[in-house]
Amino acid sequence: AEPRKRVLSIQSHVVHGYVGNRCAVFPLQLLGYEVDFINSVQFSNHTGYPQVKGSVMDGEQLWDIIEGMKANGLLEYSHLVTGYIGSASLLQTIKRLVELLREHNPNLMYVSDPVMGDHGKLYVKPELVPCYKEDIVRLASIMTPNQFEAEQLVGQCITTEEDALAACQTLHDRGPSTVVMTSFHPEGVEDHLLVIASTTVPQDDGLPSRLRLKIPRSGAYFTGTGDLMTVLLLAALDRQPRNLKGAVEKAVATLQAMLQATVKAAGQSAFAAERTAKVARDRELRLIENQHLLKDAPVQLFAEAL
Ligand code: ATP
Ligand code: PLP
Ligand code: PXL
Repeated sequence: AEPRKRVLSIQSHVVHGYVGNRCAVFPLQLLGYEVDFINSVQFSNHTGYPQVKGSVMDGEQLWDIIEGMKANGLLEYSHLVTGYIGSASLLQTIKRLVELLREHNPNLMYVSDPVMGDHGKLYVKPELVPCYKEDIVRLASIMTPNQFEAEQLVGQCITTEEDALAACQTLHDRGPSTVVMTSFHPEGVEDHLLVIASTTVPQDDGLPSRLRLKIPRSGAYFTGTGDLMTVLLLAALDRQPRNLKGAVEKAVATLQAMLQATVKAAGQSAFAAERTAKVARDRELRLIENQHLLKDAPVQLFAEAL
């Protein structure tokens, strides 16, 4: 039988705080998914703190685990999700893993957040870029790049909405049928950010295949929001595969509600410019105490067709 709602998540683990698997596993479990997870790094905390300690998984270590699972017939998944990957060998091995998982389930949805950088800066090793661009793009079903990551994937600058849609189309032609650009900052615009989404999957009657959703920019800073957004989209699209508009609206509603609750709890630190451990800690997403929001946040921001 086809495995329904069984997700393999390969992302960062931090002992304290919420990025990577720490903001993917619990929300997905709460939404009824069986979640198996592999930690691509195990760090004390995220990299926005003054100090970080821990270790990075390489490709051989991943493959060793996969061989154990394979020997026991444990490779049946409905979804694979990947986020921050710290080494080129690990990313190459994920490529082999997707191929192997598709032998077990040809309908496997691979949701790839191609975490490379933001605001013009790369924060992974440059050798990961060609691997995302040449290999991962071909295998992904759904991709959730930010503006900078989309530029890296298509090799072109994205400054206008038209550029963003053209980039989505370039990606569709190479692989992913659904692309959600999770944060797009139009030039000269300070007060909001955009989510741009595009799909080649047929939509329910009258629903758009390409859309924009405008989000008022909070002056607060957060970490892990991109990671949470990717799994919220996975779940929302799984529930309504022919309604990209509704899925994006739902994911954004949940994330925005969580951010508002986090700002409230963080107090002054939410807006602080200094990067002390206290500030970083105060700003961690408050997933546990606000778990009700993960299940049911009211949609307040609506997308427009493009
Ligand atoms: P990734 O790097 O994982 O691909 P990303 O860079 O797009 O993702 P973020 O910039 O954190 O990740 O944005 C993801 C989502 O988080 C946005 O779509 C938005 O809903 C929310 N978000 C993040 N920061 C803010 C902010 N300052 N104000 C309002 N919403 C925000
Ligand atoms: N900053 C650094 C230094 C990172 O390593 C990462 C992700 O790996 C991020 C920011 C991304 O955070 P987000 O997913 O919230 O955009
Ligand atoms: O949210 C992305 C992320 C993932 N993994 C690690 C990080 C961050 C952001 O800071 O430090 C280890």
